[in-house]
Amino acid sequence: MSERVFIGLGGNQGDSAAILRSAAEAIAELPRTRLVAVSGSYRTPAWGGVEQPDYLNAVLELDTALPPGVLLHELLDIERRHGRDRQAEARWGPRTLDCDILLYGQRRIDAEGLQVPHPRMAERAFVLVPLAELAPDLTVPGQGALMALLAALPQQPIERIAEGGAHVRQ
Ligand code: A4P
Ligand code: MG
Repeated sequence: MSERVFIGLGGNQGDSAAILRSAAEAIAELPRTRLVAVSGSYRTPAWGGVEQPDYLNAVLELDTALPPGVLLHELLDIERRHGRDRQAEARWGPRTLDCDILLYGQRRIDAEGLQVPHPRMAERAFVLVPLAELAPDLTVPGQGALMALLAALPQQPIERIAEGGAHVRQ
């Protein structure tokens, strides 16, 4: 059985637009997975108190039959292939590519190395805004309606700089 999954993409080192596009293509190629939609891309100031360049963020919608742990493993591999080096970076510091599992159907997962829904997503305009673009009617398990979370968010600067689109796999 496949599940409706949302992935958050972000990066602020290198050509982030090209890296996010390439990451979406790599995710579309994963086995037992269909890339359903890509949100617009958003320029967002860095969250987390580390002085660093603005990020480019986007959200992908997938249908996948990959179990959550396998999907995470594939995403970490895609990060590495896009120049991510965890040894050399600080928490919340600059990176070429971050791929987070935001939602996996309506499941709640609290395992070592994987928490879903992503624990900090409700505080982040750079997650909620592109997610609402793709799926305004979503409920975030344990946290409530996406639109209510968005309404409760303190104002954060976020600028939509490119279109997304429905994705049709060839
Ligand atoms: N992990 C646990 N749950 C998940 C999940 N749902 N999805 C584990 C993905 N990974 C998950 O990740 C560390 C470990 O988290 C992974 O190995 C996985 O086992 P990481 O990406 O190396 O950690 P991190 O990024 O240094 O810390 P953290 O807290 O995950 O960072 P975030 O939350 O991803 O934040 N500002 C803007 N504007 N835009 C951004 O995209 N991103 C970050 C990173 C900071 N500030 C930002 C942005
Ligand atoms: Mg991450």
